[in-house]
Amino acid sequence: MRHRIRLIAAVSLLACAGSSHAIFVNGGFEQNSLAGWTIAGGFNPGLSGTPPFTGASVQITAGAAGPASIVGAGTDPRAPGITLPRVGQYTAKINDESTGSRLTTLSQTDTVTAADVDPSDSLPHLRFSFAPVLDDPAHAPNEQPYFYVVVRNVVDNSVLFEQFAYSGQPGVTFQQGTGSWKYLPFQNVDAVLPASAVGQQVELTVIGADCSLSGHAGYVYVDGFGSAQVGGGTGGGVPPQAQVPVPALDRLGMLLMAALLAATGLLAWRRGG
Ligand SMILES: [Ca+2]
Repeated sequence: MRHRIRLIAAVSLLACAGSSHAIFVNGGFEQNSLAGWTIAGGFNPGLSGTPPFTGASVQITAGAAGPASIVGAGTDPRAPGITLPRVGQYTAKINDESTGSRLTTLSQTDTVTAADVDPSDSLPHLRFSFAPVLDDPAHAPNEQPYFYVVVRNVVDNSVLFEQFAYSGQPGVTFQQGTGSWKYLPFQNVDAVLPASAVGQQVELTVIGADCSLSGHAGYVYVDGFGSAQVGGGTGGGVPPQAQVPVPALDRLGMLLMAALLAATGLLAWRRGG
């Protein structure tokens, strides 16, 4: 009996380890605020270069921080397939449906700790869920509304994980919203970091951007930032996807790994360079 109690205690400790000191302050926005996060941005002058775009294509014209808010229960009139919140009671909305070439960034820097190591594979994980809602005016690709998510290692600025898509991007299975709006249902991300990431600082940044010509908007919902599995919610979230292991020979030590996507893996993931 005593042995059994001890075992239960050990299991409880493990469970706590995965969530009590997990990475990112207010990662689920359950403080009903953006506390712990930095909101910045400015204006979108258009992406540089030609597709495929990456973080290196992002340009930001200095200006006041773009809009960001916390949303509770409800539906999005432009994206009827998204039910909010994704998990818990609150979800963050980065940028909004107003136009004006606005661009919003959400960011937070934190240290990966042993509490972020998943017992299933003994590697640290970064997990979250996102759902972009972007108007599609069919401008040139570099002028379209877009979203971007990146996790960088602060020490050397290497990209551990990134994902980019502009509205209507070929190969991304956007769903049709109302009018010319397009969206993706919530996508769960599970980025597996190498064991060496423990003790290192990482910076996570999310961008939601209007079109660069000023007449069309775009935003992205995000929730569940942390190392624990993103829980089920009412927001049409998808089950956790399979994990992609870190390549043993990843030269730049690019911690990254990858991603998984919803049922059909809707997006093309890019390794940072
Ligand atoms: Ca939440």
